[in-house]
Amino acid sequence: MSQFKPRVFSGIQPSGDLHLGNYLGAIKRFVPLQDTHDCIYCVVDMHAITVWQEPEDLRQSTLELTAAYLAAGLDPKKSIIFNQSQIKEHAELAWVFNCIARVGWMQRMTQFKDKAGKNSENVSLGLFAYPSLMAADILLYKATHVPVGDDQKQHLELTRDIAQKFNNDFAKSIKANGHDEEFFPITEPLIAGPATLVKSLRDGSKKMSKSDPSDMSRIVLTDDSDTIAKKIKKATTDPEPLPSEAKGLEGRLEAANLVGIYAALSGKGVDEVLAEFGGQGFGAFKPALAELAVSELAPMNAEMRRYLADPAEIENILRDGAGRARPLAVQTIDQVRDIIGFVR
Ligand code: AQP
Repeated sequence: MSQFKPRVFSGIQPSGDLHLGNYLGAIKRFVPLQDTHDCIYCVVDMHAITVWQEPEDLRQSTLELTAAYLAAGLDPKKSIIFNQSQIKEHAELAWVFNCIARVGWMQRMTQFKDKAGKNSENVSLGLFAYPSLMAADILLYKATHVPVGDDQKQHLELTRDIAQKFNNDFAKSIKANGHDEEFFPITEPLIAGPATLVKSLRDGSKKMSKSDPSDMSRIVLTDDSDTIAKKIKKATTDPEPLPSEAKGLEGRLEAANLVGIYAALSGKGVDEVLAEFGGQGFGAFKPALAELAVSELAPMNAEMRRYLADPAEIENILRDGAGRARPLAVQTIDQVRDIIGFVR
């Protein structure tokens, strides 16, 4: 039996338009966890500035992401919802973790390699150290579970490594300060369901992403119904009809992606979807998918607009959430200071 209370933490960067991958891989899965766990959902604005953000855009994206959380069903009475930069302890713990993590660990992160590309000498130091801040976000609240998309799996493994190394390096001091030897929990990722990694609508080998230069590669949560239908209609596919079992999707990246999206939106399994559409071509499947996507996203879109009409209320929710997160963060950081040997 773990000494830690089951607690969920997750965050999304306010770094551009939210897409269907963010929704199916993360936000939609945050909602039911509110009934079973103590949940903290963060707008990770300090992560967003690891690449350049226009200040006005960052402010607006923060409001939009919060509106999306609320419109999807996150309830500020049940969950703590706030933006990261309001709690300075995230930065403080990240610094400690920068001194725990090894450069070689960061160099192995595939997301850094993808984002930096050939330009790795010129990207910000923050982008390189991003996983250390992510570990701090999670461990500041001693979160035991983190719902994320599959692209974040490697970062979560690193969070576990950092927690483990801190627990080992400071074992004597942790004990001397009266804590259990597992001071930081070894966090479990929650990566499940048929859409753990939604792919680009133009190229089934790439993930759907905010930073893809092609607008047609992603469905954005604020797209209107016609745009959603158009993007699905134009999605790259192969000429074969759909198979009647999941095994038949092997090697058919684009087809597997669209079927996975359908399954995640409808709450059905992939086999169930194929039992219904097996043998049919994309001419029949795409309109059904478009109709389903519109029926789920249109009400959310309307709800987001309703929230965004009152930005002051969104700011109140973030401020209130920060007020509830702060005592938890301060408690952990004070313990960490004592364990490290900082005088306070
Ligand atoms: N394509 C995806 N499929 C499933 N889940 C995804 N997520 C992101 N893309 C997909 C999940 O969304 C959450 C928030 O991600 P983030 O804001 O930290 O951004 P990211 O992972 O760097 O991906 P983005 O949104 O596409 O941004 P860029 O273009 O900057 O890389 C995470 O839980 C992530 O797993």
